[in-house]
Amino acid sequence: MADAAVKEKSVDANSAEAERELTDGFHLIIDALKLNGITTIYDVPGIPVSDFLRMAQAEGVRVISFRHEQNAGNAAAIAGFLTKKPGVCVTVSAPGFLNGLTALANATTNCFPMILISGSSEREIVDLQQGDYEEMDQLAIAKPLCKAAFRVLHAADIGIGVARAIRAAVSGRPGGVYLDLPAKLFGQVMDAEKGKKSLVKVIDAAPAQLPSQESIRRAIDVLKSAKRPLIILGKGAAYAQADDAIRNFVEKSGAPFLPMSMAKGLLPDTHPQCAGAARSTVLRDSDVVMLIGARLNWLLSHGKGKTWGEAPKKFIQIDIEPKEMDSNVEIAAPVVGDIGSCVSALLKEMGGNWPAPPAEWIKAVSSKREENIAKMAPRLMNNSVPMDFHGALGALRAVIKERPDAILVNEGANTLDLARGVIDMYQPRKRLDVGTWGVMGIGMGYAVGAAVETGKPVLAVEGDSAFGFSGMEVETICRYNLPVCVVVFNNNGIYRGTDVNPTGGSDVAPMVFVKDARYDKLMEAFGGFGVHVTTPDELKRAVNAAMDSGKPTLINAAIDPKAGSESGRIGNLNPQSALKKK
Ligand code: ADP
Ligand code: TPW
Ligand code: MG
Repeated sequence: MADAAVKEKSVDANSAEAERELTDGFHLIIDALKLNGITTIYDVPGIPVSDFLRMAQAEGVRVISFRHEQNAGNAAAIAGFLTKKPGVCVTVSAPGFLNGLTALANATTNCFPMILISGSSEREIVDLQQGDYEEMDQLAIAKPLCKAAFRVLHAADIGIGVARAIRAAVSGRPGGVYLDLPAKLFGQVMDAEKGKKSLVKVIDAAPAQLPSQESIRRAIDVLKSAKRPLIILGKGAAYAQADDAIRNFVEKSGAPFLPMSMAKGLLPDTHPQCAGAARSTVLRDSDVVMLIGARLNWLLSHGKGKTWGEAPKKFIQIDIEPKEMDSNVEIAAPVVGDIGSCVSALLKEMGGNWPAPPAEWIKAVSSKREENIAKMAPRLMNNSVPMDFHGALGALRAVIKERPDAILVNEGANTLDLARGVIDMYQPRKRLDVGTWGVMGIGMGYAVGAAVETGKPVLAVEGDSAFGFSGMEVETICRYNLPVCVVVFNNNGIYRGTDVNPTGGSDVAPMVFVKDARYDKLMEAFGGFGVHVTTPDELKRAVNAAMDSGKPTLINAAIDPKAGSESGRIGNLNPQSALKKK
């Protein structure tokens, strides 16, 4: 007996000894992420990633679990935009992967760096299509929808796989990367020392990309020739975190600037050169347009047509992606490089004294701006009940003015388009919205990601339809006790709440929701604060109280169901039937 006990004990000791010298896929993935400064994971757990997430938390990684992978993916994507490091989203196989894929594709479209890591089923079974648990050839499906896609089959390749994913996400034009990790990989064991050596710390993941001196001189020549210059700042400029250089450049140029939605606040919207309130005028009448991290896509009417007026225009474009040049119209002065390097080189080339643009142009722009601002002012101060969008937004505009470091998340149609115009931003990277696709559903994912990454208060201004796409994540907001205040602009439907079923049948019209729904109760269900408001004054008080408390809050703001217009400001994109009865 005694002999047997001794023997058993020594076997234990040996295996403990052996364990210390071994590592496995689980730990190698965690170590590879941590080695590269990735300390937060956004996820939905399940086979085969549950234990991975438990171990990651045990190893000090912040693990934020969501109710749906699309929202976890959106949180990772916005983390990438805010930090210039890839946000990481972890999902289960097939259905979880597909739910996360929408967010990965959206991140890629918006040029945000993120990595979607999905567990996958057994390769041998998937490839023979023998019907494994959640069987799907995920790598093949992800490939066309993201910037790069990789699969790791051996524990010894985890280090290099994670390194490739990180570099692919953040270098050049940032985007989404898919990393496929088959279930078997997690449990694969290898020698700990060898494992440690196999990890790769990515050096200079997004190297500076210097523009050629010739391109800088050409750009300066074109800018100097301008009689009516305009600078357009896009979300690439916000992403670049070259805030001082951009501000110095814009101010030195003296040109009016127009911020795209997520570039608002790079220079304050109240800056004397800001042409946000004279958008149509500057797009139509400018003669030289400099794009900094903005694409000439649908959001800028592709750089041509009525919006851009009759007079010939010359474009200067700064972008890290060479293929972006001439994508829609001829670019007279392409400047290829990272925005920080390009703008610094331009500043240098401008020299000591740069001629101010013709006074006539500056005056034309500023008088148009003042005129439009004056026209808008009384609408924003209206206290009518039921509230219209302008009255409600006037209240929120005042809140952000007093709290310029709060992050504003915004989606919807009227709720989006009107808020973008009305709510002035004062600091860079504080406005997060539907981006290049105009996608609904980013709201709660972006709100959680922004709160987790920055620790700043978040105000999410949501159409009632928009909110519904990610609304269940109010539980996530409560669970992690995040400083998020959600305001639902509740107009009983999509665009409006007044459509009727033309057949007189009992189904409501396709764009209409339950009348006078109480979204505030949803937040209360999970221990957060719910408030129902009907006037701009009540709304302002409720938002201020929520932001002072830092507690999860949802304010249901009753908006006149008649107030909105079809598709907000982009009704012109709606196809029309030639047969439509007037
Ligand atoms: P917006 O929607 O605000 O107009 P877009 O998403 O259309 O902006 O354009 C952003 C552009 O910025 C993309 O073409 C992208 O390649 C570019 N970009 C992103 N990061 C950088 C960077 N660091 N340096 C230069 N260009 C960048
Ligand atoms: C993933 C189409 C664009 S805007 C919108 C939808 C459904 C909702 C507008 O209603 P909301 O706003 O939010 O109540 P408001 O203030 O005008 O009443 N699916 C996806 N993305 C988009 N863009 C749509 C559908 C859409
Ligand atoms: Mg609505």
